[in-house]
Amino acid sequence: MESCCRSSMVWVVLFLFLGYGVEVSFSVYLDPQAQDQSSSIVTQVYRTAYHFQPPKNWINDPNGPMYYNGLYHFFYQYNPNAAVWGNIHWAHSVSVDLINWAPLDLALAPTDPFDAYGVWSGSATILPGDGPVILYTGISSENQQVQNVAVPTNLSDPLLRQWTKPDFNPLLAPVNGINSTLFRDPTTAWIAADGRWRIAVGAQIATKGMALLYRSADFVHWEMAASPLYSSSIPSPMWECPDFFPVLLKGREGLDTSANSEEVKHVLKMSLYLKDSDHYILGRYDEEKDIFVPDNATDDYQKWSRYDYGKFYASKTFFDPKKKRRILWGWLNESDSESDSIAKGWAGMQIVPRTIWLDSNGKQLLQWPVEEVNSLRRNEIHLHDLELKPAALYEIKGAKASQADVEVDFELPSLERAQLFDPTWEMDAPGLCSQEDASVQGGIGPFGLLVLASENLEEHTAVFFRIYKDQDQFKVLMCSDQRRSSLRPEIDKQVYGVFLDMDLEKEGKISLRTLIDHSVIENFGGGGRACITARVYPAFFLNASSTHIYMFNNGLESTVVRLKAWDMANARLNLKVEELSVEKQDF
Ligand code: DQQ
Repeated sequence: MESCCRSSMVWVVLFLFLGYGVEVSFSVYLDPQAQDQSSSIVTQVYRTAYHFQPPKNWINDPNGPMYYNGLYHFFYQYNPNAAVWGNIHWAHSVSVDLINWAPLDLALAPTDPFDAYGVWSGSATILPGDGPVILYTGISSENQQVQNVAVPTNLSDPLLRQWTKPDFNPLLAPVNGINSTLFRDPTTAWIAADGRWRIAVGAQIATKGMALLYRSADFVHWEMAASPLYSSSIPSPMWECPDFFPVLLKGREGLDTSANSEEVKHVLKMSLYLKDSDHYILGRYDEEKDIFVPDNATDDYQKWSRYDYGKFYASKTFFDPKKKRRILWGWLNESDSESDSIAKGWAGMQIVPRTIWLDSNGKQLLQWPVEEVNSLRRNEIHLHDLELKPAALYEIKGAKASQADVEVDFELPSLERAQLFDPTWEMDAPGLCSQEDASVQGGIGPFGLLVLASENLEEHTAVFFRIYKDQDQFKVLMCSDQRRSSLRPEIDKQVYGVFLDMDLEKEGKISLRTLIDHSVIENFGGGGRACITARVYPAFFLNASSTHIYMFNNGLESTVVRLKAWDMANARLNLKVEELSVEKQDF
């Protein structure tokens, strides 16, 4: 294969200089079978520049995000001693814009009998008149998962630096047949019309994952409801980190977690233990019965929608009253090895926070990076109405390709030559992305981007779309293929894929936004209908600095492209608190 393709490189001759770009014919390097190249070297080249990361050590789940008194607070699971999971604390940072952060002292440490072996995930709730409260899972000295509360030690400290764990902890112990190792991650609380607070806690009972429901009149004494908020009726992995919140039927505005009316739907999200994927179901919250009623009662978790079809887990949202929006955080784990993490001295990071709202069709959530990230954009590049012909490979020149934001619209003048869809593909978009990868010529598509690409394209990540005709509608496949992302063999290079739920005939185009940040590629397809995030570790980063971004089209029809791209400046993640310019400046 390799030799046949190398010979065909001879016809790679067409050089068209257009604006910022260079168009050449289609490259053989789209073949995903990379020649592995061993490398045990890890360096800091994979560290990100504008994703949330502490300077060193392990991080995982986002915890207790909130906006309070002019500041965004962000807590996260953190091991202060090593770049591997263990000895879990809550670390704490504050920000005025969700992009630049000031780290504070650790907020919660495993110091008490009710959390001696770990301060695990949880959420923050702002109690009207009483300020913020944290609910979290502690691993007790008896090795049981229990739910605890912590409150600010000094509410008049605008940074909320210290947190007190009252002696009456734990609030909830694993009783009534609950497995003490499968009971964790309390949600933000919401208050219903009867004036009582509710929380959901993730659990698995017998073989079923579920969100257990608890009620309290005073936030201290909690009672388990007879029925869970929602439970899978068929076997499913444990539901970690549940999240439950309302979204408006119309519009992008976010809602306080307690809002409920005819104008809203509710979202129930669960993180599937050992599957490393976050799934959500849309439905209604029936306050009288105190249960979640899904719109479509499918308990097959493989059919539930996902926030992100790539590397993404343990997400959590919060309501931002300042900008009236709901914001999503999610953990990005590494795809290299534990020994690489130890050598790097760090592991894990967070997505660029996303605004999340309900699509006007009421069937799916939409996500978009918070607008504040645009403040990092520099050196805008435009391409207008560029025809990307069949077999085109076009280099986007002028952007800092390892640290960029790219927005591109692929217009599709004709859909006539779309390939026929085989219904057996429906449940396996990633499999289809592997089989019909960027190197396989199609009718309409594949077209898309090759990012974090080396000089000769030997390494690259292909993010692309392919259109199929399925009876009287079109199916849009979105893929992120990591198989050529690195010549290093030890990296997890699985292929990600999803079908976009969109009316292509009506819209006539597909948009892609790609945030590139050294070892992270966050993709937003179809205006945020589907997201795919990948972690990649190109070997060429280790010895050469030159990174490229290309557009390509390997279909039989042209696509007309409009593109904007920017270099991204570094976010400041190590601000001193004096450098935060808080609107409500009182410290
Ligand atoms: N991570 C936490 C748990 C949670 C898991 C422990 C999800 O509370 O269930 O670090 O990644």
